[in-house]
Amino acid sequence: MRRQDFDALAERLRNWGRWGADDQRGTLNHIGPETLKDAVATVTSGKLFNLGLNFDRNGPQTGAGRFNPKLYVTDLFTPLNPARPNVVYSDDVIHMPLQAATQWDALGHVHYDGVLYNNCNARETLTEKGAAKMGIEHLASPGIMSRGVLLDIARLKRMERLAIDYAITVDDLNAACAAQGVSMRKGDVVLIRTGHIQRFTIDQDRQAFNSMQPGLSPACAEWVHEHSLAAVCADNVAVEVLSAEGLSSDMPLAFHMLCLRDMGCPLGEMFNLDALAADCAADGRWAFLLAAPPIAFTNAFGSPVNPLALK
Ligand code: UVW
Repeated sequence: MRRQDFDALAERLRNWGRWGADDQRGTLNHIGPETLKDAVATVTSGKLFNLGLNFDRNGPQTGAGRFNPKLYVTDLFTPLNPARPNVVYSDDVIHMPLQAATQWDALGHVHYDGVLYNNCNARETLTEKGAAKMGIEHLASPGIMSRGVLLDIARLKRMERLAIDYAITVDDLNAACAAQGVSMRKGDVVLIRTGHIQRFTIDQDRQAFNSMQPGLSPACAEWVHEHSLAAVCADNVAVEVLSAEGLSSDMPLAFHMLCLRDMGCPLGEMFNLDALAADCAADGRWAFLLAAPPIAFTNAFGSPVNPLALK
């Protein structure tokens, strides 16, 4: 994307000041009591779906930069009282990047031109101690719960997985809404299924999973803005399309920049949507209660999450 086109788009959807000069929750402010009551009203069958990957040494990371979680047991069969050696506990420690598997990006995760969401000066805010503002703890309290709507773009295109270079368009999003008979409401969290996660969950090809991949085109940020959505999640690594061309353009990761930095819209990555999508296709209901609270790691740029969808 050329810088002048990007700037014009960013200008149109920038939310700075919309929820106050000190706001650090961005579009999560769209979620109000009515949204939550609406979300609860989608629950009719009691079917529960886990959308998270496991956190372990066999995770999706290749080891280049980010690595897979390592679990160390620090107490094993430790007696609570030496006089009662048969009454014991076990404890553990985990060493992992917060971005290791299914995760939320905090608003401070990316920025450009030295400024974060809500006109926050990056040099004054980001240090080796983390994000003094726009850290994940602000998305964790209250946590992320809303009406979730799954848009199955792979199914729309009659594919199990989109091609690795496919950039999802606004027309695709509207076509998926029409095909699925669902419309977006203020405060919804949209979950985009590309099928890309199967390159990890089925093929076990971590290299392919972390390389070029299908996802949302930058123009989709405006669709998110127009529908007043609270957050965007997907079953790929970056939510957006990753192509060599995009990464070498004037604004690499343009969708990230527009969402996190200009709109204040959190991004959820590596959500496993396959089982939920199959159920939605079977019963024709694509909206559900989504509970996906980040962990309140103070000043952190992201958080693992174990998202749940209840239908
Ligand atoms: C980057 O790769 C910078 O971010 P993410 O993990 O959010 O895709």
